[in-house]
Amino acid sequence: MFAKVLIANRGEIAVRIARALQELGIASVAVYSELDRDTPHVRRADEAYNLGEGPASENYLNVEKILDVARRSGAEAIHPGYGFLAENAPFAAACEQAGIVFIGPPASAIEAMGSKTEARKLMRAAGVPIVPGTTEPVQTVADALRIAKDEVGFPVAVKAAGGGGGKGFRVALSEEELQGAFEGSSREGEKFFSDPTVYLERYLHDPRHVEVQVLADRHGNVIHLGERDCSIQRRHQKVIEESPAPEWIVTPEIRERIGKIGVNAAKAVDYVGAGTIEGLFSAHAGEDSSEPEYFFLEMNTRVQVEHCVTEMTTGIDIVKEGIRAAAGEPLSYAQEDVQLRGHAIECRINAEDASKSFAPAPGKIGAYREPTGPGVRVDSGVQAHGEVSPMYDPMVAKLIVWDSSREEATKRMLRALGEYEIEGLKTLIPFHQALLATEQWARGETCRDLLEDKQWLKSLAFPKPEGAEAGIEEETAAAEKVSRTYEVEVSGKRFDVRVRGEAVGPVIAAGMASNGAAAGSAPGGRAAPKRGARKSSAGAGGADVLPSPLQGNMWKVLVKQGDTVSEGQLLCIIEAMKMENEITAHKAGTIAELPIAEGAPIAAGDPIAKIVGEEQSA
Ligand code: MV4
Repeated sequence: MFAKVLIANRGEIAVRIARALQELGIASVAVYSELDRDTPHVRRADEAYNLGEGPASENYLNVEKILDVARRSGAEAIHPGYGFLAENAPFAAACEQAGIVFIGPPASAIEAMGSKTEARKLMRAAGVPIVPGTTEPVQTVADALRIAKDEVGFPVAVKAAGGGGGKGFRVALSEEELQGAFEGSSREGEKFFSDPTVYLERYLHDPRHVEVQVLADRHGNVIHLGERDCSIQRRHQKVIEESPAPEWIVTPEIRERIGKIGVNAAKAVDYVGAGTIEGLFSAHAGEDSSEPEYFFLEMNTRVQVEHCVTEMTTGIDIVKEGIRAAAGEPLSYAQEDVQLRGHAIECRINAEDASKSFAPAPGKIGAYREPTGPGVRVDSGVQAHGEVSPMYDPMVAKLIVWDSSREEATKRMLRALGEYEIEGLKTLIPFHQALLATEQWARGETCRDLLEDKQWLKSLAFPKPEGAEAGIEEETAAAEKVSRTYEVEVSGKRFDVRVRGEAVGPVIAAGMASNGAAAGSAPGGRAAPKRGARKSSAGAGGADVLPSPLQGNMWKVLVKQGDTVSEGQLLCIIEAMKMENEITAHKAGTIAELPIAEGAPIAAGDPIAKIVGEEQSA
């Protein structure tokens, strides 16, 4: 198994991967952009490296910088998460070249699934059913017209060969609409994937999005973990996912059939790790058949956002299995070990305003409290007083619940959504609350009409902040005003009162908090270099050991073994990136150990001193 792994991502998935690594006993290395300096994923990892400012192309997508950090930190493998460098075949190849393990499938599998027409050809050869249509690019509108009329039939879907996830997806209901659809799809393919080629599929009426989670190791074992139903989408973005699909949609027989399809698809590309076969499920695909049909759509060669619902119903940690597989270990489970239990639902908590056609709504977070209690899981990458940047994905957290049935899970989700407190940020929480309360959801419909119903969406508008005239929000920001909720009691009755005003109270100036162990924990304080707040628990007896908040060189040691020190007393100075960092005692006591000599290098998390005795009884 690896000793150290670099996480080439941010936000909730970086936190998710760091957790898996910790449980596997693997040290984690985070990377971060300047904007993400104070975010949970940075603190959650054992070490963190700044990749600089600018757009993602200059940090999270910069292959050279990331490989360099991997070398400097001694990471043996890189986990790409989803987005950014996941599903990037040249990056996977570059890792291999650099002698670093890419946690994911071989570059060849990514490439094979990257071209949708190539993938369709491969899948057809492997006996995987594909949506009827072409497996070769369609060169001209005239060709498209002929093929649509003679072979596929209308309505027809025009899709970009380089696409996926709905980018470059157009529908032509009739001949007249084909030219527009063809040109639109081609333009979008060119814009997003630098590939204008398109292909045709028969357009299925109101299909469900049903996907299969697979796991594969380097020893030829491939298993599936059942399906996820992700039919609730807006503009091809999933917003709610569940596992399993409603039981009246996917029966055990159908599950077995589509599970085998998933396994065959993965085997056809020598897949390794966690992957997903996305497909369309149609209860009435043929003209007069009532036989349900399942067609391969595309394969996602990475861990997906919605993997969690499958973890809840199978009890299998998909991220850990992916890491084990990359390290060459066999899968921990055989197909017969996989048992589905109960029902899980995931709601994506996006910083978006559903009432304004899901417009991104980045901004500052005030108070923040996640729901908890039975069957509730939150995977998040934000914290109180954090900020959601317009630079990144608006998905800031995922709320996942499990319960014995779909109906019970729905009630539990509504309960948990009600508990979620995210002050100051517009999120999809009200949208989820409204949608999960509908009859359509209860009946397991795709809710497509609802998601396009402008009136319904408008009804989800956020209340205007009280007393806010136009422009006050900008003014507030300029004057560094903050909004805080206070709890007050009036004649014994409790009220929540929101107060807006200038920031008051303890604000720790940058650089003042010299002891990393204490920095960052002051509520509301803006401790600048918070990196030391990581590693707050250094294992059993960790209260005695003071871990280094940073990587650098031991510049000066100002105490010696046996000395008695008081809390906050200067112990040593660590030089890091040409800066002197004063390290102070995290508690009073006697210096029992002082393992780092002057001049020696020190890594983040290494013990600086062990201080024993004089336990505070308070
Ligand atoms: C389709 C389709 C109908 N027929 N392909 C592709 C990307 C995915 N995000 C939606 N895609 C669709 N592909 C054919 N041949 C309908 C959709 C579709 C959809 C599918 C399942 C659930 C929700 C959907 C919402 C819009 C479009």
